[in-house]
Amino acid sequence: MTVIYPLAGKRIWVAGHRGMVGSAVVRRLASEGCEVLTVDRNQLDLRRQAEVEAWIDQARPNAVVLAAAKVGGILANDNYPADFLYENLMIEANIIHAAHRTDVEKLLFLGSSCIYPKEAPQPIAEGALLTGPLEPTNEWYAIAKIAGIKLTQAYRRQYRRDFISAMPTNLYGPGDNYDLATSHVLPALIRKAYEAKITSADHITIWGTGTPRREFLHTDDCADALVFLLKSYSGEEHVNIGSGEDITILNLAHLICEVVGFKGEIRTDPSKPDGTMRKLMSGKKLKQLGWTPTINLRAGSATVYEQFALHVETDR
Ligand code: GFB
Repeated sequence: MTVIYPLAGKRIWVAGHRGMVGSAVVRRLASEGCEVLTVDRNQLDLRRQAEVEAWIDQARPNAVVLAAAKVGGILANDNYPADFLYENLMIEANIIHAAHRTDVEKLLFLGSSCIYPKEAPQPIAEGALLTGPLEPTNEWYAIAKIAGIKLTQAYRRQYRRDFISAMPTNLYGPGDNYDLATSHVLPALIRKAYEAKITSADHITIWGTGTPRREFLHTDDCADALVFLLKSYSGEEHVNIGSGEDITILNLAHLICEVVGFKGEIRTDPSKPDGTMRKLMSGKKLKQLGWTPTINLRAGSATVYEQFALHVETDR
C-alpha cells in the first residue's frame, strides 16, 4: 500500500461511533497513532445543520469517517420510507458541507451494496451504479445514499476536496441490532436459533423463500478496509468492500443453526419479502489496490454469537 494520507497525529472524527461500523472503525483506528473524536447523540443531532456546523467549527477534525446513518433490515426499510430518506439525506448533507466549510483534509462516506440497480450484472462492478431501477424495498435508503456518494464527487469536482466513498456489502459484527422487527438477517437468525434452542422449540421460521443470496462481511474486516482506503485512496469513484462470496439465506440459516447448536427444522415464510435476489459485488478494484478480507463467515458468526449469548446470559 502506498500511503498518501498518513493518519498519525491527525484528528479524526468518526461520526456514528456508537453504530456497528463506526465502533469498529474506532477500534481499528486505535493502532494508527491518531486522535479519534466522537460526540454523543444527546450532544449533537446530526440532522440539524446549525448544530453540525457549530460542532465541527470547534472540534476542527483533520479527517472525517461518515459512518452515521439510519439503517435497518428489509422490513424496517419498507415500513419507514420517510425516516430512511429524510434522516440519511440530512446527516450526509450536513456533515459533508460542514467538512468542506472547515477545510477537512479527507472525508470517507459509506454507501451500501443495496443501492446498486436490482438487476445489476453479477458480480457488481462500481460502474453499475445508476444504470437501472432500484430494489423497491429499499429505494428510499438507496436514493439518500446515492446522493451522499454524489455529494462527495461534487465537492471533489467543484472544490477539489479529497472526499471519497466506499460501498460495503451486508455487514455483521459486535453491537448489531437484534430486534426482530428492524434487524438484518444474520442477527435475526442468531436470535431465532438461540431462542428456539433454549425453549426446545422444534423449528425456526425465516422470512421469504430462503433462495435470495447475500454477501456478508464482518465489521472488523470492513473497518480495516475503510482505514486502508482513508490512507491510500483518492479517487472520484466509490470502492466496493466485500468478501467476494455469497450464500443463500437458507444456507445461512443452516450455518447459524450449527453455530448456535439448534438442531430443529428451518421453515420459510414466503409471505415476507425476499428483496433483491442477488447482490454479489466485484471486489476487483479493492484487491488491485492491495486489500483482502481475513474473517470467514463461520468464524465471524461464531464470535458474534458468543458475544450475543454472553449479553443475554448476563442480562437475565
Ligand atoms: O438482511 P436483510 O433484512 O436485508 O434481509 P437486505 C436479507 C434477506 O434475508 C431477505 C431474509 O431475503 C430477507 O427476507 N430473511 C430471512 C430475513 N429471515 C429474516 C429475518 O428474520 N430477518 C431479516 N431481516 N431478514 C437490506 C436493505 O436489504 O440490506 C438495507 O434493506 C441495507 O437498506 C441492508 O442496505 C444491507 O439485504 O434484503
